[in-house]
Amino acid sequence: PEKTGMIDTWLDKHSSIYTAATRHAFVVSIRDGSVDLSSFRTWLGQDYLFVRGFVPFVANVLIRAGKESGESSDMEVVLGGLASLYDEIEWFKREGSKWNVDFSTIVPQKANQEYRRFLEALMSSGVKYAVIMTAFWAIEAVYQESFAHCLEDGNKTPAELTGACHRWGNDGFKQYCLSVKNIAERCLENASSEVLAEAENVLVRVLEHEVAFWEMSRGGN
Ligand code: HMH
Repeated sequence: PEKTGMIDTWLDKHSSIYTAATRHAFVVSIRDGSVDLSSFRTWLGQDYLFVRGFVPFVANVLIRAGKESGESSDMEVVLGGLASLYDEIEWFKREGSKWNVDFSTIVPQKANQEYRRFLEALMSSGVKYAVIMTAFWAIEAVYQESFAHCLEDGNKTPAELTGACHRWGNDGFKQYCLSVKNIAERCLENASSEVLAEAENVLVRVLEHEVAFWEMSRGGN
């Protein structure tokens, strides 16, 4: 049987917050078709701002993948993720016009600001590669798990929202998340107990930030 990695062990241990992040009421409402469009518009505008802050974070991961990883293939994985953020930003702009969300007037809400501040702290040089990789995986995996759920059998996802769901719920994104997870697991295998404790803590904090981020959508606009 396959050896269970640290990440799955931690997800088991923290399963209630993991479920809260990947099966949030907002996501479930997309899947069952009851979604409030003002919530969707709020999420869209806030996530556009989030992604603009996520780009420098991924760029920082990319720099570390070139310097600190010890495995040359890490760079391609991260570079692929960074490149797809270009398309993602273009997609957000098209959705913004479609839903009449003017990004130039959107102000980041508190949960968004706090999440972005957390990402900035992870970019400081004292944070180990294994720790930032674990965070990077969790950030991507929450969206993959959430939006894939909206496409699973029996969904009533409104047709005009399936584009968003496919963006993160598609199989290529799932494979990419698995590649990032494998990198994180490889680093965690060789990590000290201090680094393991920090990575576990960062994983849980990402999940908390993701829950708070979904919660913003409740406020509508
Ligand atoms: C809040 N988390 C948030 N937004 C995103 N676009 C992603 C993760 C990407 O995975």
